[in-house]
Amino acid sequence: MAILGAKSFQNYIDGEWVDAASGETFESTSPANGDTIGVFPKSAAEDVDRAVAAARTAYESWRLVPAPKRGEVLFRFAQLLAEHKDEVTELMTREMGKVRAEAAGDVQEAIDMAYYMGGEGRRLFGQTTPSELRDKFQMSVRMPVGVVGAITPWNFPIAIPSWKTLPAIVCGNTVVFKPATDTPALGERYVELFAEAGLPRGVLNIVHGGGGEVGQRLVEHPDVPIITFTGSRETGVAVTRAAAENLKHVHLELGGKNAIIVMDDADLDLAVDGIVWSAFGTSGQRCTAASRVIVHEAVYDQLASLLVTRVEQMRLGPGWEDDTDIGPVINRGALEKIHSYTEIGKQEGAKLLTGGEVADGNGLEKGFYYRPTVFGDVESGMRIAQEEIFGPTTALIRVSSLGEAIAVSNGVEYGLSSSIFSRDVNKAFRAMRDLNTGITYVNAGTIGAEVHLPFGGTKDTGNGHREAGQAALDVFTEWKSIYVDYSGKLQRAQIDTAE
Ligand code: UN1
Repeated sequence: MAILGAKSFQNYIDGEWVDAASGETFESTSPANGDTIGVFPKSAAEDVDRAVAAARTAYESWRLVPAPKRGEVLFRFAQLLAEHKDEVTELMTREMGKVRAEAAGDVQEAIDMAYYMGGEGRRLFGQTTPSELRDKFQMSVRMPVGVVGAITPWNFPIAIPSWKTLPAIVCGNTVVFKPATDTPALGERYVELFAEAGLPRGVLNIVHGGGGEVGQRLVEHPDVPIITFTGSRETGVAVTRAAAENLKHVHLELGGKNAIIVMDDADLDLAVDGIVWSAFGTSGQRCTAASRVIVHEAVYDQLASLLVTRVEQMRLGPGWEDDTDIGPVINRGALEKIHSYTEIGKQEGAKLLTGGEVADGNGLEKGFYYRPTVFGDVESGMRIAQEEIFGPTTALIRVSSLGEAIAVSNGVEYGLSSSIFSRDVNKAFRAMRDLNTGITYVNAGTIGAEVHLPFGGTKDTGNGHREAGQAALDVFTEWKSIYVDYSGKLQRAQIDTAE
């Protein structure tokens, strides 16, 4: 059913904009005020199958396009995205809700990734190495894997699609992309601009719709040898199970329960800056958000009071308003989940220092706004200190030594990001060695990853892969080792000896 006045969008399959075969649609609305952003095809298995078939056909020619030429399309895309940065930023403040500076940062991350991965077109380095035999040459080269199924979340609606599609495409793969149903307009705009940059038909396809239909079919489709997914731990496990049937490659980026350690010798004002940015940036809806702050007892009271004062000055509102510090959370379900953790924290005996309620007044009731929330006196075993809340809530935990701080930081099922504020280089190096996470920051919060370093985590944050940086190439390629014997005779490795 079309919504009167709302713009209708389509899937992009084989270079054509098309409706879902069923003709069904769903609506995307703004978490900031409920406005309709657009109407999108509610696709199903049939639509995925068409997109996979198109990507499969395109793969046979795209893999043969010289990688530097593939990279040039990424450079043009980077330029186009930069030209359209303001427009995409504004759309993000409306559809996803993050504040303007952060939305611009999200788009910039994709621009950076496009330049970085475009450059990979002229590298994609393999190795050459001497043979143990005479007159024999050997090398390793990267091969594309095939059709990539990319399933992305709403919290970085431009950056995360870029982390997946750009390395995939420069390596010679083709892609079927399913954006989150909360941010389809941004997914659509991403594909539109990438197509405009000169991608041949079928190389990048977008299929809108739910995880249960579109995602599930992608994961099960026999012609999709690799799935890259960012989202919850629970869905990550389901993706892995479904993909196991066909022994697919699975790249997962899942949750976090990241902690900032504040030692007794830290610059406390700097630490508070880092905590506010990491715990409440993107309304806490980052995998890398600091949802725990582990504080040395000697500075605990002072830090708690500085933090609460700062948090109480934060202004909630729509992301497009210049004086907004915190935008809405993504939807009603998220708002309810976040609030349920406030209740859990209180029941567990943690002390609510500030926030802890849904915000209203001044039109905020039209959207999904939650007051930035700080719990004090949190024990590391409490659920609010163990489970990912994905909202503007952080938990202060008191410790008496660096060793205890590190043990508490490590004492969760996830291992994405960690941080330590200390002026003591010895403590910083111990933390760098002993914090069991994929990312560690010293004298900075838990967020702020740059595109040319590996991004990902240990333990239940993923399954051993990394995106971004050189590491992303390992996800989207297969290694091939090639041996060329030019001796003119049979030489058996490990048996014949070359003198
Ligand atoms: C995420 O939350 O999944 O370091 C990605 C950061 C951002 C990316 C976060 N550059 O917080």
